[in-house]
Amino acid sequence: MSKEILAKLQRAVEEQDVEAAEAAAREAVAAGIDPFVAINEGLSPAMQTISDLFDDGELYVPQILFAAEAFMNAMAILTEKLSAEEVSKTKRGKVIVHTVQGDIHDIGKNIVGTMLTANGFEVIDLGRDVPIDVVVEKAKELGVDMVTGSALMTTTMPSQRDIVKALDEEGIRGKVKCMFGGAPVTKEWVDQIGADGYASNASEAVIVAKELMG
Ligand code: B12
Repeated sequence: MSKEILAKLQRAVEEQDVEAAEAAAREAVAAGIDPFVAINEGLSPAMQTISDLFDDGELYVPQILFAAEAFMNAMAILTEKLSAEEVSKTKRGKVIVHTVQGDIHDIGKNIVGTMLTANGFEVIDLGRDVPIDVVVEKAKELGVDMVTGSALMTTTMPSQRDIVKALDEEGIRGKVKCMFGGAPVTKEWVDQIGADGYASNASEAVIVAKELMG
């Protein structure tokens, strides 16, 4: 039964069918399926298929946008109840998530943010295409323990390096851990720019974040 619903979720996103994705998400909630199982085993594989088809030239931008909308709306329904439950949990640390300056790709960032929330982190989502000075200001103002940043383009990866530098210049780098990711980002890059953590997917991001928070 739950396998069937997960398959429906996956199919709806792959077929860029927003209404079907919302309906499948409601069905998953009603059936009591763990939202993270639904995200990891239903939604994420679908988005991978969409990415691959786009890379192969079989899908175009409008189709990608519908797939993204189906994904986001389904995720919002799946996690609606969860956020309320999570508020009362003891927090593991305060974390900024965002997509770096110049970059509007936010699907991966949203998954990472959701997974961190689910695992007891207090997540502050600054959105996408966020200027470096805003990230640093917010980190200071809110006294966060960690800044994370998603970059989906080789051209926007340098913002991750600039965030590390700017935190350093503000004198708060010692108090704020930096974890970065996104499809073109590698462990080597993250090491090279002097950040603390890298993960290639959202589940791994949770493990790394827990390690960094000690
Ligand atoms: C969907 C998509 C779009 C959508 C974005 C919708 C949205 N709301 O995000 C739209 C159509 C708007 C779009 C626009 C553009 N796109 Co686009 N897009 C994609 C596509 C097909 C999929 C990305 C995606 O969502 N993947 C699914 C998610 C789940 O995966 P993910 O983001 O990698 O996230 C996972 C991990 O990386 C990791 N992770 C992600 N973030 C973080 C953060 C941390 C801290 C950690 C630890 C881990 C982590 O965990 C996530 C979950 O497992 C990729 C192709 C690809 N192969 O990546 C191109 C791609 C990224 N786009 C590309 C381009 C060029 C563009 C445009 C410039 C196109 C244009 N000419 O207008 C614009 C960007 C404008 C801008 N300023 O940003 C290129 C980038 C090339 C490059 N320079 O490197 C790609 C690679 C396509 C290609 N092969 O050419 N795009």
